[in-house]
Amino acid sequence: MQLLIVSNRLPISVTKAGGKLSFKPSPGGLATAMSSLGKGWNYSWIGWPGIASDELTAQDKLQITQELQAHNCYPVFLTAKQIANFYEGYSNTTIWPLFHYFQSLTKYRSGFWEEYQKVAKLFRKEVLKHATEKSLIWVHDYQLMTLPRLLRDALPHNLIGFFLHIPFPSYEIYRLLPERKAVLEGLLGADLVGFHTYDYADHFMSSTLRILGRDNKLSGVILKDRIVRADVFPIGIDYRKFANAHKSPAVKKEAAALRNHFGSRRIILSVDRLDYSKGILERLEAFELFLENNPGYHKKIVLVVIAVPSRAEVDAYRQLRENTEQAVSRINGKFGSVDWTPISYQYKNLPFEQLVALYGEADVALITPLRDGMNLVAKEYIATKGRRSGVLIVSEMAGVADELPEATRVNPSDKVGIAGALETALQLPSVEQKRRLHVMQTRLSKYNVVRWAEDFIEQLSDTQTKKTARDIDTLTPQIQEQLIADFRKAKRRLLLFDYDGTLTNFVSNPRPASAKPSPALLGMLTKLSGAPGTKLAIVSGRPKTALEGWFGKLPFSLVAEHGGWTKVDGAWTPAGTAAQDWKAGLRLVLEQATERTPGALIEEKDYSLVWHYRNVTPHLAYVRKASLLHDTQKQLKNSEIETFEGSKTLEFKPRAINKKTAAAKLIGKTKYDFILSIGDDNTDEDMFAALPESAYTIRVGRGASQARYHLASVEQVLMLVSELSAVLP
Ligand code: GDG
Repeated sequence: MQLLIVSNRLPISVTKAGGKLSFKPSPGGLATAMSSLGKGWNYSWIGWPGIASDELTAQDKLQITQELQAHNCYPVFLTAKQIANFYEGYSNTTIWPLFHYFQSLTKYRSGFWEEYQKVAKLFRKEVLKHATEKSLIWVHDYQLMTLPRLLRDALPHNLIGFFLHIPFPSYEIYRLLPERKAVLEGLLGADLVGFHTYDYADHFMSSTLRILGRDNKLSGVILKDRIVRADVFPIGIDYRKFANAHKSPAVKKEAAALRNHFGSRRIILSVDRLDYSKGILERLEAFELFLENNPGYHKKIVLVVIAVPSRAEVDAYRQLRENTEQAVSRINGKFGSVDWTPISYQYKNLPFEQLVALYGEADVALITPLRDGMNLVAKEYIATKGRRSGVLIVSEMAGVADELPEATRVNPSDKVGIAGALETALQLPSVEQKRRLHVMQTRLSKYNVVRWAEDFIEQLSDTQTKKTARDIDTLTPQIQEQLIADFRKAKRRLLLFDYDGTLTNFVSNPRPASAKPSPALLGMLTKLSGAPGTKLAIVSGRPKTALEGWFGKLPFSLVAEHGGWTKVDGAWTPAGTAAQDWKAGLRLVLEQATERTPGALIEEKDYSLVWHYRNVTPHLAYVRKASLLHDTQKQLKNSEIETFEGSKTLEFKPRAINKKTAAAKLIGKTKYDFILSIGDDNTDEDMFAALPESAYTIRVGRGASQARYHLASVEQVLMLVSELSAVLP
């Protein structure tokens, strides 16, 4: 299977100096992870090569394209302006700080957002050049959150996955984003959205519910025509690469050099991109506190800080570098002596051999981000340790903490706690250190980066099976053609249409005036019902006054209140004289709920009571509905009254009154050779159940159904109705 990986950066970066191009592996978690996937994968990678196109001649671009192609990489060229607004702007000055809970550093500029959308279109263009019908597309990270939707529109049948490498924040933070709707809609273009932890997946689902009003169940967000799965895939590392590193002569040489340099001093290691989310300043202050509290450790330890240059063009990062270097100088000045520098600080990207030599030699890894999607450094440290001892102190706010309960977990803002954890770590017996490491190593060696990628791809492919089933259910153009042909040649036709959600879209106000049928619809229905041998009925849950007002003068049948009233040949007849005594008690419960629920309203019909919550904030509606169901079920136990969940409604009505009985009555003894029935909610399932197997039954939208086919929207139903009426003379 062809896999198209799409990420902001390609795994290879291009630089230009003295007119000459050079190519080298890109830094960063994602590139490190994906580059370990192995040669067995038939994948192509689409992304930005890391250099502004303004610096490139046409010849340069050609050379870049050719060189990258040899590695299955395809560049999306971006101008300096696009990089400033899309990458440094929206991605790194709006999304990154906000999603890491740094509200005060978050900047909102409409220019950033505009460029973010434009760049997504450039990515789409490149993806479309490479995608075949069978391509599986895997989009990565926060720079490309609107891309899945753009791709979905262009490639409705491809499998599209999205993985977010950073935290998805809680609703209270996410709701601050001005473009919160468009970003969620963008992500929902995917079939599968992956996160590092359950919390992030949960936050995403809670935001889709509260902001878009999209229900979710069993780790899936329910859309009209499909379900988007949200699931958890904690990214792993290339375990063997780190576990075997100590065998390499180059690493041995680096390790010896380190030992030589630091002598018997115990090494505490801190490695991160220089990013405010990593908590470097707070860590330095905690170390300062440790030195203050523990003079006995002076000259016996050293904190090695590797700060990898990152996003140096963004103001907040420039400022952070200054502050970090000041803090390092201050602490070294305060505690250092001629023969001891407490903090060894390097602002650089180390070669791999030096990095793993440090992992191997460090007695303690102090990794305390204020927020971190996962944090691979923590995993790499564990893997590199092999049989040697070492203690990992890790922040509770990093995704990795969920997977490593054996590590010492700290609150990254709690300097006293971190200083205390350091003290304990330095005294922890070596046997205990090794025991803990071993448990963590076993876990990490299994769910490594290849398993992670395979797992994601497997889960994504799994949606293929469900999709195929969905395609069979869809009323395809071919089946529609057959349906029309059958309709045309039939002698006795029965057409049963639900109204709201089927022939017309839901409106926010359920009162009749706002859901009025259009003249075009009335025209089509009249024409259809006038055809010889044709019986047409609107089978609705609406009260008879509403149906009479809209359709009263037209020559077809009407069913109101799900079968409570039926109008055939111009006269309304009730289903029976149903008892009304159940209403009073229930009305009271509904009234109490409505008073506490802004936007909710009660509708009373002859046979039923309906609680409408379409205009209620989705989360509140969710909570209230659950408690109403609980309260009313107690009251209605052993009664003849049943509860129906409609579209944003809870309806209470006598069990005996339903669309099944109504449909059966309409069919009567007549033998129809063509039956078409269309509906969109659970009450229509009763209608489908009353019909013979040969009937064309269609459910609008997704969801389990007895119908034979699905149509995605009211618009598609109207098109079908219009085509049917067009074949009549
Ligand atoms: C994002 C999320 C998530 C670091 N210094 C050097 C160096 N590195 C390598 C490490 C590691 C990678 O860079 C850093 O990965 P992290 O996971 O720690 O952090 P981010 O870059 O912020 O990554 C993060 C990740 O995506 C994956 O989903 O875990 O939460 O923020 O692999 O080894 N490599 C070399 N020299 C260095 O000095 N060679």
